[in-house]
Amino acid sequence: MPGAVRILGAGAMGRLWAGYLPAGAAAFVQRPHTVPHPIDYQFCDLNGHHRRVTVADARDVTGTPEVLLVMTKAQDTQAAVAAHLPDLPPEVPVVLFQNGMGCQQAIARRWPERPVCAASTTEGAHRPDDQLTVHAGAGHTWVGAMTPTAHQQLSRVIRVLAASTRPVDCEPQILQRLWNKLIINAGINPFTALLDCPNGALPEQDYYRRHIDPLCLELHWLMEAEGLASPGPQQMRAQIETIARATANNSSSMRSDVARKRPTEIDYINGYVWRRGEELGLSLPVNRMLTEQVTALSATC
Ligand code: KPL
Repeated sequence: MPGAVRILGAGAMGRLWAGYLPAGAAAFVQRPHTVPHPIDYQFCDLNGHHRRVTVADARDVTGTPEVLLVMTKAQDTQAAVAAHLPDLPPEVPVVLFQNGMGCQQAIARRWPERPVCAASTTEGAHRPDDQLTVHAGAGHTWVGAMTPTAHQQLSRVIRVLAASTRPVDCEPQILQRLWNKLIINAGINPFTALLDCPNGALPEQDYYRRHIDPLCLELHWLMEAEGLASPGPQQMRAQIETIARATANNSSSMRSDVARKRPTEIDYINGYVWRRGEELGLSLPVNRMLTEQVTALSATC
């Protein structure tokens, strides 16, 4: 059905999935009170081939969607979902693709009857300009249930996403999977934003070297308090540095947000760790310090 995959958020990730789904399958959910219009862009795939993609406005398509993919920034997600859910039949699964942690749980708590899933992806995409979306790194996507009714809808979600030909799997331990990504983002993103350096420069920076071991220890304590399997602080640091080197020329999403004077996702990365620690009676001062410093940095730019 045309427009069966509704996508909330027409940033790099939304455009990446719309670019790979079969022609006409995706439709972008746009802001209310705007004139409905299709979104048109150049898409550059992993082989460097360019093609033009045109994605309909969801208001211009009829029929019940199969799934809603939510690809907004973490801090915009609750409001965006709340605005769109009244238009979405209750059985349609909602798949959350946000970085970090906290908004997935908040949405599952707020709409416990809805089929809410969380996705963790290692696909890399960026938009060098408004007209161009580049698939910069081949990755994999895992999807898991966040609410009881989501379990019955998982195979449908996987089938819809797999039509993109990108690798997608069902993940019974989605929280563990989200945590594995949170460790990487908590160890790379705030430091690259504060030090204004690309990912690959991080392991040699004094400030990073001073704080990374205590940071990993705090992440380890919180994972244990949550009853999750921690890889241990040393292994966390090794994973962070492996990814920093593998993405050496990347500007992390947080560094880019600061450079473009946009709000960062710090509250859903180190801020989530610090505040969740407080709820569980743990003091996690390095996560708190990084949260406060990145918040101050984005307030001044
Ligand atoms: O996910 C990322 C981000 O920038 O948000 C990493 C893995 C750090 C790559 O840049």
